[in-house]
Amino acid sequence: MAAKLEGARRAQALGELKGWSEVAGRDAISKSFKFADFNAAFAFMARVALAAEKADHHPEWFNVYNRVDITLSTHDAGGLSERDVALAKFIDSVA
Ligand code: H2B
Repeated sequence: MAAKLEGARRAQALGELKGWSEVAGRDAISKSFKFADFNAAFAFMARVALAAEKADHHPEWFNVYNRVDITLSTHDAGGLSERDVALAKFIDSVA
């Protein structure tokens, strides 16, 4: 099981991410993405979904038209882990 990110390693990992914010009231990060239209947003979601399933690590997300709001947290660890940081980096690379 992935360990919760804490201390200096956590600060360093979060510092490597651009545009992701810590969620108030829970140990998670979130970011909102905007695309040209629903088609582009859903193509992005499909790419993320395939990678998430392959890694067995899944986003929490909300979509309306061209907007996709994503929250990442490791449920098994009860908070943020390296797996969320890796998924955030992948998401940014395909956004
Ligand atoms: N996704 C996320 N974000 N956190 C988890 O702890 C998690 C997951 N656990 N996807 C996986 C699935 C687990 O429930 C299965 C049984 O491997």
